[in-house]
Amino acid sequence: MSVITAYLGLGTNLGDRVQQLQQAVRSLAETDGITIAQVSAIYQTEPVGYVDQPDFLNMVVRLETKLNADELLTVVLEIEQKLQRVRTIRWGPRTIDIDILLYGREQYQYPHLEIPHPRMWERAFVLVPLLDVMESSEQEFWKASEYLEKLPDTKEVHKTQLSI
Ligand code: GSY
Repeated sequence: MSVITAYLGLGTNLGDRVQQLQQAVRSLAETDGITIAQVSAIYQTEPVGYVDQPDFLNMVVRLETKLNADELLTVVLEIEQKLQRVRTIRWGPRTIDIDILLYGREQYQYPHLEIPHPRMWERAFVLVPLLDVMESSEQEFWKASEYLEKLPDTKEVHKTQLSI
C-alpha cells in the first residue's frame, strides 16, 4: 500500500479557536493510517467571502497517509462532526472547517470531492500557511509561490505566536 503526502487546511472563527485546532490535529494524529508530518504556524486572518463575521485562525497540516482520498474525506467529515461543527450561513462563521487541499499530485473532480481544493489558489489564508509546510518539490510542481505572488490580500494574514 502506498503512502501519499496530503495537505489539509484548517479554519475556525467560533468558540475556543485554538482548542478546536488542537482537537482537530489530535484527532487526525490518532487516526489509523495517518501520520502528521508538519503543522504550519497559526495565522489570524480576515474573513474572505462573507465579511461580517469574526476573524479566523487558519493553519495547514502536512500528513502522510495510507488512506485513499475518499477515506481521508470520511475521516475529515467525522472530525468536523465530532467537533460539533456549526455553520449557520454559507461562507459564514464555523467552529471548524477542514479542507483537503492536495492529495499527492492527484486531481479529482467529483461532486462530493474536488482536489486540488477548487478555491485554494486564490486564498492567501490557505497559501501562506501552506508554504510553511510544503515540500519544495511540491511547491515547484504546483507553482504555489506564483499563485501567492499574484494575490493582493496577503497583508490580511497575520502570523501569530499561538501553538497547538
Ligand atoms: O474555507 C474556509 C472557511 N472560510 C474562511 C477561512 O477559513 N478563513 C478566512 N480568512 N476566511 C474564510 N472564509 C471562509 S468561507
